[in-house]
Amino acid sequence: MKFSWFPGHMKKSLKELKEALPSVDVVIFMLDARVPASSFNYDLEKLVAGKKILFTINKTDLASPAVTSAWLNYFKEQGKNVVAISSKKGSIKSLIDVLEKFRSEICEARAKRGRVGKTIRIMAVGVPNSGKSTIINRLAKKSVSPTGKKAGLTRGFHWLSIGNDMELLDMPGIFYPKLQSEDSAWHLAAVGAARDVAFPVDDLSYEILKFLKEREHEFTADIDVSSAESALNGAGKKRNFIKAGGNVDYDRTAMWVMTNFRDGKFGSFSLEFPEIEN
Ligand SMILES: Nc1nc2c(ncn2[C@@H]2O[C@H](COP(=O)(O)OP(=O)(O)OP(=O)(O)O)[C@@H](O)[C@H]2O)c(=O)[nH]1
Ligand SMILES: [Mg+2]
Repeated sequence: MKFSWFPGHMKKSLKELKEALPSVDVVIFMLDARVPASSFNYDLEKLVAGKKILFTINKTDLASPAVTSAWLNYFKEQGKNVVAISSKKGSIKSLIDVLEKFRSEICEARAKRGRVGKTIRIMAVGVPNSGKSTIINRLAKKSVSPTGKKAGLTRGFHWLSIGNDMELLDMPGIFYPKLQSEDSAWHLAAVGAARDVAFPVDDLSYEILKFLKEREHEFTADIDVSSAESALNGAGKKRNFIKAGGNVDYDRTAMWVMTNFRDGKFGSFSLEFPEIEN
C-alpha cells in the first residue's frame, strides 16, 4: 500500500514537544481505543521518563468493550497508570481522580524541596484526532480549544489555564517516524488520524471491507472481498452508488465505507488487540 509517512510538520511538532518538556509535570498519552498500539510510541515514553504519566484510552464508545478491558489490564499489568474514557460522551471522573492524585504527589515532592505552588502543568500527547482538545475542553468545563473531525485541527503549542490549578498544553497531533506494525498505516487512517498523509481511500475502504467480512458483518455477507474491485463493486451496488452509464461510483463508495467506519456506523470495532500487537 502506498503511504507517505511522517510529513515535515510532524518533525517540527516533535521538536517543539521536546522544548516544552522541561516545564511539564504530567504527560497524558491519548490513545484511540480502536488502535491503542498504533496510536502509542515507545520512544516517546522513554523521552518523558521522570514525568508522571497517564495512559488514557479514549473513544471507548467506538471500540469493543471487551477489547478495551483487555487493554486496560495490559497496561495495569505493566504497572502503568491507565484509564479508559469516552471524552465526548461519558464521565471523565477516573481521569480527574488520577490527575488529583498526581497533584498531591507533585506538591508533596515540591514541599520537600522547599517549594510552594499548587499548579501542575499537563501535556496531552497523541496522534491527530485522538481527542486531545476534547479532553482539554472537558477539564476546562468550557471550549478553550477547537475540536473537530478533521485530523490536524490544532496548530501550534498553547498553554491553557483550565482552572483547578491546572495548566494544559494543547498541541498538534503527532506521528512518529516509525510505524508500530505493518497494519498501523491503515489502522491510523481508518480511525481518522492520518488525514494529511497521502493514503488512497480505495485501498483503505478495501481493508475495512475485508476486516468487516472477517467478522461476518452483515453488510459484507454477500460481498466478494477477494479483490478491491469486487469488494467496492459489491458495496457500491448495495448502496446504489451507480454512475451514469451503469458503473459503480468507486470514489463515492470508498468514501462512504470509510466515513461510516470512522463514525462507528458499522458498530463498535477494535482494530488492535493487546495479545497480538505486543
Ligand atoms: N465518539 C467519540 N468522539 C470523540 C471522542 N473524543 C473526541 N471525539 C471526536 O474526535 C474528533 C477529534 O477530537 P479533537 O479533540 O479535535 O482531537 P485532537 O486530538 O485535538 O486532534 P488534532 O488537534 O487534530 O490533533 C472530534 O470530532 C471529537 O468530537 C470520544 O470519546 N468519542
Ligand atoms: Mg486538537
